[in-house]
Amino acid sequence: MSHLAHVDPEIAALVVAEEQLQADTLRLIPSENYVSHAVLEATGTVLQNKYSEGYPGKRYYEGQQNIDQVETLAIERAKSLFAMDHANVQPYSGSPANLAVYLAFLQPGDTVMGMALPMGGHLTHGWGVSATGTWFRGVQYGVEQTTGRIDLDKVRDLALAERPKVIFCGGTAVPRTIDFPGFAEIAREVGAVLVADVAHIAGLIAGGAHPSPAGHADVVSTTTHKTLRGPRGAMLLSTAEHARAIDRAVFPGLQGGPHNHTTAAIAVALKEAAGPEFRAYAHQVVANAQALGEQLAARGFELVSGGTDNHLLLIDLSGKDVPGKVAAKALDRAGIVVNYNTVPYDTRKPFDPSGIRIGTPALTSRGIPASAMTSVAEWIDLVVAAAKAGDEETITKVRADVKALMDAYPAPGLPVR
Ligand code: DSN
Repeated sequence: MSHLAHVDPEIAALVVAEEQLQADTLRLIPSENYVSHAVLEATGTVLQNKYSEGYPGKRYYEGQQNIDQVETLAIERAKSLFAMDHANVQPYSGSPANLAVYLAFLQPGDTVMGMALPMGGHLTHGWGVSATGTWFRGVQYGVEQTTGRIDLDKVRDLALAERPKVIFCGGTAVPRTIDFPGFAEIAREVGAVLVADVAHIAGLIAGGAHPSPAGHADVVSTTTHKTLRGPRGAMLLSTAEHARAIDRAVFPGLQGGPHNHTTAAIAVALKEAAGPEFRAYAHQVVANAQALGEQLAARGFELVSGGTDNHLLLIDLSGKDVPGKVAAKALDRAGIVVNYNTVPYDTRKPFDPSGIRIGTPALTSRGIPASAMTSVAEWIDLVVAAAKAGDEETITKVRADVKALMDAYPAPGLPVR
């Protein structure tokens, strides 16, 4: 980064500080990860200098000799990895990808069905404060209060009553396996397009650690930077039947020029995700989350749905008498980075909710094994108790222990200092 340091030392110093922060902290936000050096290198290339509105072979700008090949590689790798007929690798991120789905299949005012945000769904699945819930008519399903799980019979009843044109399954705080065949049956019955938003679990699907939506969903929407370990970006995959509608919605419907440096990095990440090491990684992410869940439950933490099938744990801290935000901020001071989160049927507000959401993708990328989850759970327990007691000394001690574990398992993609 010698050029950056010379031209803009303030930004260069902040980048170095962020590298250090990512090296020293236990990053448990389930939607975050560490990318490889190769992915990082691809994002910082001259591909970003090029405009290429259109698709390979059908562009509105000349000079696409290399860009067409980059995008074609990304498309072919995406199709192969996720076993779908068609892939569009241009969406800038998850929300624009989902918005393209609306443009492809709905008219303003049409009905869309998705999981409610406080139940674990995403803003773009028709939730009220999002454009998707104001320009379209969002109807929402949730999870059962007693089990923390979706009751598909209730989803079916809602779909039959509301007749949505599009049904989203998947979300941002869903610790359990998504029943793609079950959702597909409901979508077929009401004539809806089924969209599987697999942003959180794309890497698990690629690595065989979660069932695939292929053969069930009409459209698969995913970001590329979560469990998939790619750059910040997104993809829409679909059956052949919907390929044209998806492509037209992304460009020219919603976006301009694709971010070619991101497309290249997506291609690299997809190549990495097709390898045997990634398969082991995906399974280890789940093993680590389950081990962490068991250790936390043993310490009296209430896990929504009782545990996890994937990379994510949603913890209701009501029983510990510590608000999620207070816990999250204390954990941050201890070098454990999480996000505060609503839990289903939360009585508190989203900006000051009852829970925290944690996950194991990033720590697993560092090679941290399941045996270390005992310490991780112990630290979380100590810090949550310390947050309640105002015990900063314990928080400082935990921070030192966290740093020692991080030093023992260096993160991929970061400079070695
Ligand atoms: N913000 C992402 C997450 O953290 O899950 C979803 O959009």
